Amino acid sequence: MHPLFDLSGKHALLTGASRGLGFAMARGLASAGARVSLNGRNEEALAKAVDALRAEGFEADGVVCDVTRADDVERSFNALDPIDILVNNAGIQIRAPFVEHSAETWRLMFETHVMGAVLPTRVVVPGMIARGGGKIINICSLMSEVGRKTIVPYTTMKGALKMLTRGLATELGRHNIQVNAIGPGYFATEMNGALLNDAEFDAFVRNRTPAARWAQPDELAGTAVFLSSPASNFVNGQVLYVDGGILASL
Ligand code: NAP
Ligand code: GCO
Repeated sequence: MHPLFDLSGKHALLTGASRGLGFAMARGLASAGARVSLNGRNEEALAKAVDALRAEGFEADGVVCDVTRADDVERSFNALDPIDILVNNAGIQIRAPFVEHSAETWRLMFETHVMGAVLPTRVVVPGMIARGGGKIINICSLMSEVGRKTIVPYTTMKGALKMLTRGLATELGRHNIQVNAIGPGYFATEMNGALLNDAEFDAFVRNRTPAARWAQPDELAGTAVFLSSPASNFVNGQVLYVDGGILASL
């Protein structure tokens, strides 16, 4: 392992890691030597994810917790060993015309995407400061930059997550804590199941993305390792888009 990308001796907490991008990033960080704690709400799904990583010889455990609940987050994450790397990944998607989204949907999307990143960060930052540094990675989206019809709440929250990243980077940089974000393009996960099965949307993604395809979750692992490693110690406040070129093109 090149020392610039070596995560040996590091403990990473990834929220929303029982499947999809979170699980893929957890596997990537574990492959680089990190001990990984995976979070999710569903105990059975989380246990299967942890078992899968352990079966590959990785050091992994699970912490069941709903990141929208402050008491649950504080109790669950404070009980963990010190966290060197936090990946705020948990997220949901709700698609409907703006006029049909309820106030409850807006609250749930805020609680999940914004407070779901703020609450874990509030728990881990004091320890990172005390230990001389750490890494925080927020999982943004193409929708941190552009809109798409039917997902205005999601777009709003992913925009907020980009500015949370910049705000935290500004305040925590002096403590040797680097706060960055990853903006994935269209990845084939459960969140996008309905889109993958929609021939018209599938064609849209393939035509609109210069790479002319959907991405697979494990294609996000390298960027997560980079932002978790010494290789990115002077990278702060950035959103790295892993999108096959879609944001670069009309
Ligand atoms: P996914 O397959 O639906 O997985 C979402 C994960 O988050 C699951 O493990 C889920 O487990 C967990 N989760 C949801 N709500 C939670 C909560 N309140 N507390 C704790 N865990 C929670 O989604 P994904 O595609 O991997 O997306 C992961 C992140 O990447 C999201 O933030 C999403 O917005 C973002 N993203 C995805 C794409 C893409 O193309 N897929 C692109 C850009 C950004 P439980 O339901 O068991 O809790
Ligand atoms: C959608 C998708 C997107 C992707 C991702 C793109 O409905 O268009 O869910 O939002 O999940 O966020 O970056």
